[in-house]
Amino acid sequence: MEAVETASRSTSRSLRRVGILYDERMCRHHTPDDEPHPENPNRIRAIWNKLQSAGISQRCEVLSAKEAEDKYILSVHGKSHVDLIRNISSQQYNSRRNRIASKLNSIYLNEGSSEAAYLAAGSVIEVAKRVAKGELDSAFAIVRPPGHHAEHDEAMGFCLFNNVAIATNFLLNEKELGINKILIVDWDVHHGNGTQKTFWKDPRVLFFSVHRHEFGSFYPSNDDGDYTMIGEGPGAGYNINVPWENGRCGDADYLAVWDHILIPVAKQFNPDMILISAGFDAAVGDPLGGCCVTPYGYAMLLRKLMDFARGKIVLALEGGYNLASISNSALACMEVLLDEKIVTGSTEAYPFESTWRVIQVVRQELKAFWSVLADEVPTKLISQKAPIPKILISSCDSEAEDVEELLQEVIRPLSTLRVDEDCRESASVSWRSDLSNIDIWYATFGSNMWKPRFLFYIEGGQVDGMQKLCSGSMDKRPPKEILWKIFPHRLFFGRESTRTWGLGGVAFLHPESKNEDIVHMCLYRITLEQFNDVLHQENISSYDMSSPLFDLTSLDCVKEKGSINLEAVKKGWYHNVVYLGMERDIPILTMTCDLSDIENFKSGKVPLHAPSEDYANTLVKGLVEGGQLSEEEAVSYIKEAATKPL
Ligand code: Q9C
Ligand code: ZN
Repeated sequence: MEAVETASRSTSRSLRRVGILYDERMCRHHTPDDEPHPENPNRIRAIWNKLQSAGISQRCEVLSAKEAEDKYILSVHGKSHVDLIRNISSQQYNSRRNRIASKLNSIYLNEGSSEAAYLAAGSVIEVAKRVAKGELDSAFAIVRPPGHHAEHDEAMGFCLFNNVAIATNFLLNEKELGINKILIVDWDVHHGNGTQKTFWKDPRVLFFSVHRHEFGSFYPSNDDGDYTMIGEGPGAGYNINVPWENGRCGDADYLAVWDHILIPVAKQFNPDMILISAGFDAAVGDPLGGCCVTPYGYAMLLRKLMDFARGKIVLALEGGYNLASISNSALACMEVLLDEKIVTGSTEAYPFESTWRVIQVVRQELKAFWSVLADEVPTKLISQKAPIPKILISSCDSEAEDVEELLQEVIRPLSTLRVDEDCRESASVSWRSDLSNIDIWYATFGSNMWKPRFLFYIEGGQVDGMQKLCSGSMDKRPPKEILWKIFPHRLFFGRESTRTWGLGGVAFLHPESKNEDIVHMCLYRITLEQFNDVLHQENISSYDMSSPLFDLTSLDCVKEKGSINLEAVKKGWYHNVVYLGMERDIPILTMTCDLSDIENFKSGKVPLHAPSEDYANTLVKGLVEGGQLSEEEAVSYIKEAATKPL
């Protein structure tokens, strides 16, 4: 009973309706020749993979990206800017694109930029709309390019459209949504200059940004992010900047700002909804940020905001450039949104002296607008300040740190923050638990089309009359679903004999598709962990499986390239994993030979060979019992595949 519950819990939806949005098309925005750049496609891939392997996306409502309509973008940006971003990826700009980008501040552009920019903006609108309507409690839009630096007529700081500002105006303008007051929290390590300007005079939007400022020397390197910038006219008091004087700020500093500025003001403002410009470049290990916020820190910051706006919170990704840091931080935030674990504790480290000073000047500056800020911060609190710890100085300023090491050796001892229960084990457990949450369709064209045969690869054991003992998968759960489909690929039979079937060829699939070919495939919905075990058995490999043959990176890669050869089992006959598309958002994978093997079959170096009677009968049984073909049809289907020249 207990085991059943545990098994179902990992895949069941949360009580909280949490939306998550990811779309591979946003990866098509990259540097023109794919030169290295911190704001690259792997950022959102890493986050998405992490959330999938931790079983998070499975508990969420997964949404697909939509391009924003121009009329919504035009509520923030000027027509000439929208025209430029709409057209910049078209051919007519090919010769000018790089020159245009080089005239902008920290911007690159390519053929995929327009679509990605429209999708990023449209995706934040999409999730925000659903949260506003109450279809979702909260949501995370894993978008790029980021947005908060983009101004009315200017792309800058890796940002093309200001996604969060656009979604905010959308919510306010759709009157029937009933969203009249919005709090934007910008915890990206950089100042959200574009968002600040958009709502400078707007009292419906309280813009709060905490950022590294260093008296105007940190990007975007001007005075816009100063604490004196509080908004204007009716918007006066509705813009709050908390400018760090130095890097190295961490959980304690951010929590102090939350407790003594943001949370009291949020209470008084009483927003209808909260949008978070959720950059993770203040995270420990970030190569640009130089700050030290841990995943627990982010979880706490978010947790404290959930008490407002009836929990209607949307996170939109902004910056964050260390793949491990942003993935772990995003994971911690999703656990908070799902509300299945209790985040408790307070940090043992103290804020810097400069942090208390900044908190005091911000409160001073804004107390005329927010009565909750009027009192002095108790001196007892302020006296609790961190000596600048030497280990943190050296660690946080250097660029390429091993984050895990840093987390373990430096941050954790300083912090008593805990995310309760079992969630923290995930870092240390093997690849199996990661991949056991991901489903794929394993598309079979050979003897595995006959279900009892295939089940031996899952359950282990010895199938009647055959020579081989199968080890099975560690996860012996049967396929969740079985589905048949036809694909435009060529089925053929090759090699002289096998240990399992004796004399005769076995089935292969030509890895490339061709319109005149058809192949019947039986698709088993199994986990990526099970797929690895099948790959291992099919290739009779001696590989020790301490790491997976085919992991999430391989999955991304095969989706992009169409097929990948697995080095570790290159001697196996089915060492080439081929991607056959998606079925209900789940990738379809098969395993076969590669193109060089095809050449060897064609040249006769490796023989083509009709299947043995036993083997052919197994395929026929599969096709007939699977309800695909009559017996005669199945027999002639196999015969044709065995006789037609390759
Ligand atoms: N010396 C975001 O995090 N750095 N943007 C340029 C020039 C640009 C960061 C440095 C940093 C932009 C969304
Ligand atoms: Zn940033």
